Amino acid sequence: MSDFNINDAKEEMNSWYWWGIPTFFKCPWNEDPKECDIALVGVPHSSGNGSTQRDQHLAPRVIRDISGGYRRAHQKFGIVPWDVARIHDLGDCPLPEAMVNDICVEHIEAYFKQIDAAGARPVTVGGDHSITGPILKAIAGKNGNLSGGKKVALIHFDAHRDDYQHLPHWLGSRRSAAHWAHYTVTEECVDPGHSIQVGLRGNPIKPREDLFHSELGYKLLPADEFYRIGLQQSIEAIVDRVGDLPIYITFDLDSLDPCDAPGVSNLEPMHRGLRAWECMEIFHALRGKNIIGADLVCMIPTKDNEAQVTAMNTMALMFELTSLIADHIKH
Ligand SMILES: [Mn+2]
Repeated sequence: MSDFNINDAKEEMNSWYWWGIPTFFKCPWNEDPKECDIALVGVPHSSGNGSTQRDQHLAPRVIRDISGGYRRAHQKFGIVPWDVARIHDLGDCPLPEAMVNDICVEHIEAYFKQIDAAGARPVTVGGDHSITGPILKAIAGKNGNLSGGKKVALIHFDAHRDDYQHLPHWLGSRRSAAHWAHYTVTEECVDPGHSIQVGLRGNPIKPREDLFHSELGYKLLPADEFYRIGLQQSIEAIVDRVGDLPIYITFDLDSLDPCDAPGVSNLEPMHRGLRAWECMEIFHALRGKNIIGADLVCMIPTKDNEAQVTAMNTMALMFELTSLIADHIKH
């Protein structure tokens, strides 16, 4: 018999992305939120945005696959996130009535309520943008454990504002990907006075009066303005805005320029979008802040290119957000 040590061999093989079971970043799969500090979660949901393509429910599986090759140390923070915090793949939020958005939204809230009660900070891959409403309902505002009963400062990366208060429904859905940024304010989960929507672009349905403030009270940093004032001033505007409130970051992949993210639901042509590296710089500027959770939404694997650039950037941004929270937990 050879002296082949199977356990040592498994440890060695775990750095190869194609070996083993694909969980997010090869983290342990453990569905109990009480046993982790950071919960990596999939919400495979796509009935909250019927406006264009719907394959957004396929993203968690692709990100699990591609992230296997990116279980890395964070050079800039000088940490190995997997060593400084308990980070688990919790699996996917169950959505047995997947085609009925407004019931899914209730199920997502109940699922994230368990994570909130356990004190685990969720980093989620959607799914369309309707998932952010129920996540915020579960973890922010007066019933939020992670937020300490406070409203959160929302940093919302998106080409679109998602605050259609004037639309009673969106193809039958009342809590859709187009509504969530509105009802999370009126239902007191988000403090719009400390929140900012970044990367807005493209032509609206009707011309807007004020490009820098929304009726709800969000500060707006459209992509054109982002590039006019430059990255450093944009970072300052974001950091100033959020102050010392608990922060939630939601990242619609369509905020990125199509060259960084062709595989998204609502691609905005022509108008320049944010670059992935610029978003990483913004994340780094938030180091030390109390970020209670984050999500990445609206990625469509079936529209991605052959190099899987959208999946790669989604995964790399997920790594940055996870590292940011792990670094905060460490200190
Ligand atoms: Mn959106």
